Amino acid sequence: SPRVFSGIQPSGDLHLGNYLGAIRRFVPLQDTHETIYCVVDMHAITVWQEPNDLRRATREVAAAFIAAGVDPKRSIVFNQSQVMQHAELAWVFNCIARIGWMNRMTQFKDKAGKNSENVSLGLLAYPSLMAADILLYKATAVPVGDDQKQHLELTRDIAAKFNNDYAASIVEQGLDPDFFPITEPLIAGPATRIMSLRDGTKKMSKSDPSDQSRISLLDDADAISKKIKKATTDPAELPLDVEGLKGRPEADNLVGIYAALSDKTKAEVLTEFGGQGWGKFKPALADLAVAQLAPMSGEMRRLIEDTTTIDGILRDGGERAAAIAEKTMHDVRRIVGFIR
Ligand code: AQP
Repeated sequence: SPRVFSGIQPSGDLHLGNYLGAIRRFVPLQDTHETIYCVVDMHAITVWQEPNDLRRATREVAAAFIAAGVDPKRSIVFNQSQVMQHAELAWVFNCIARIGWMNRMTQFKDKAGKNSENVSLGLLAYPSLMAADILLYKATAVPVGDDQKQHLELTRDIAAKFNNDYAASIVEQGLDPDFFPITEPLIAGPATRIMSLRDGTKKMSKSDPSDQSRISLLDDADAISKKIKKATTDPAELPLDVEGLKGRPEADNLVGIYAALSDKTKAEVLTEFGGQGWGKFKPALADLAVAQLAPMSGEMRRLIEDTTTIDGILRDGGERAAAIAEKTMHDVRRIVGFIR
């Protein structure tokens, strides 16, 4: 069956955007695909991580996968650094990708800011490691939020350039000329880009300094409810149709969150709430969010404390991932001309 790969960085508190844009969508794919879900700790250290925080955040992401419904027996759940082939293939891709491609990445520009001479080399090369993550498993489908679209296009460019540069060698080794597949992003639904609760034009993000800007997956019922009720909005009531959300980023965001959490479309949400004020909508959204998220956060807390179980799951997943990854790397070494 077709293979899915997706990764989340253990680089801070997971939030509602990570959940709706990615983690929640991992679960149903287990029925239709072979699924590989990775805690990308090597990506996380592209910006400084205190080692104890990294360990805790790694377990937090694994716990979130499982609490959301990812079954570590059906899916492969592991942390990236356990499978050294990620780094090995990333190096080959560093030599395929062009510096100009990396310089055009908006995430790099955003994260580096004005200080681009003084960020880690890893931050620039980030998309090359991401391409390795996906292509090691020859995954064809990658469920991610909208912000990862440009990186996935780069993954396709790297796959195509590798297949092309090494075309003769691939044939000589008796391998499929389309050695690396062309990957499709799975970006769909009302929650591909959840915005900050403080500013409807900014992405909800782990690295936003304001804790009020995001709903953390470890927030308790009270915190979730308070943050939603305090979320920035314009004063107008909810529009009657989706057209009316244009130019109202905060309203669009909250309606989108309601839609995603209730498995409805934005239009259906507006059929129910259109014409009503925030005093009606926000408490309804808060109740919905608490009902959906509080049980998960309880389960996450329990799992995070059980480090023996979590570490065991990651180790087992790492072994299963390495078995697949090594097959690909074995071929890559032959294609490139590395003697073993
Ligand atoms: N606001 C969001 N809305 C929808 N999806 C989102 N994702 C992240 N933010 C949103 C998706 O979550 C997955 C996790 O990706 P990541 O761990 O690589 O983090 P990121 O994309 O860099 O974004 P974060 O979590 O906000 O971290 P910082 O603050 O470090 O940038 C991806 O599938 C992503 O699309």
